[in-house]
Amino acid sequence: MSQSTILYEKRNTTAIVTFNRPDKLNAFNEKMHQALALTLDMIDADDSVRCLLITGKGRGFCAGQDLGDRNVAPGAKKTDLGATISTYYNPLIQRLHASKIPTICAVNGVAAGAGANIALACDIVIAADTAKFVEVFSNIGLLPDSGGTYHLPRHVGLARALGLSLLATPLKAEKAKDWGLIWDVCAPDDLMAEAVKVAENLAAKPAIGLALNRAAIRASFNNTIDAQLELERLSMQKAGFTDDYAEAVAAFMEKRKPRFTGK
Ligand code: T3D
Repeated sequence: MSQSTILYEKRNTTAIVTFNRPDKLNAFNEKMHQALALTLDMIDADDSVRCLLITGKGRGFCAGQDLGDRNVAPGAKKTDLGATISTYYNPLIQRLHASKIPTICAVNGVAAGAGANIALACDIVIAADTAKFVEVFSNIGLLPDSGGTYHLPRHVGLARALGLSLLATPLKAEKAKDWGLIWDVCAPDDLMAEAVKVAENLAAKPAIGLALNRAAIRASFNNTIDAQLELERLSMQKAGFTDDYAEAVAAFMEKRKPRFTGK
């Protein structure tokens, strides 16, 4: 797949997906959406993959929709953006949320439009200190999609979410971290090593426990305290029945390293 708009590499148990249209700052066209969906299907089907890591090739992470694909010539038939959203962007965000394995985004450069919001849909976002997040939508008469209106207020609060989305002001990586939008920032040359280290750390942990953990944290935004306590009870019950829990406790008591099986 080396000439593809999406590059795929499996490094140990980590699946590394790289957006690969660097001359367009990895903006999405239809071909790239389709290649990404196929790659994610392949990853889903591979039970040995324990973590998904997404990044971009070149100086940008992703500039959202390729605007060159939109025919806006006078008199041209208007594009139904709702259709691309339902065909491509929404299913992508939904599958990132529903992923069985943890998702990491290594933001190597500018993340704009849907590109920013795809990053924010991942569990752990690490950015190069040269990267920036731009909710560019208001500049072209649109509004944040790909979960932007969902994640922004939850991550940074209403005032900052409205500022970012209405003003489209670029937010530098360091400030994004200070605001709680992302997990961490590092030097560009260290980005992939840092992201892979986090991925390998996650990949080595009990897989079912991690899946229950991320699902419960994500569900909390829509739950009452009572519903969330019940979800915690049910999830703890499931986690407590796993072999990995028994192994972890045994290893702790025997002062040895655990040998997890993902069961
Ligand atoms: O349409 C639907 O299906 C609905 C879904 C929409 C989802 C969306 O994402 S809507 C938002 C679309 N994205 C944008 O509006 C971003 C447009 N780009 C920018 O605002 C800026 O390029 C950036 C802030 C991202 C980066 O600025 P800068 O100064 O670092 O780079 P640049 O010089 O503007 O861009 C470099 C090249 O990438 C340039 O090409 P060139 O001149 O070197 O040949 C530029 O045209 C190209 N590029 C950047 N973004 C896009 C793009 N080409 C096509 N589509 C883009 N989105």
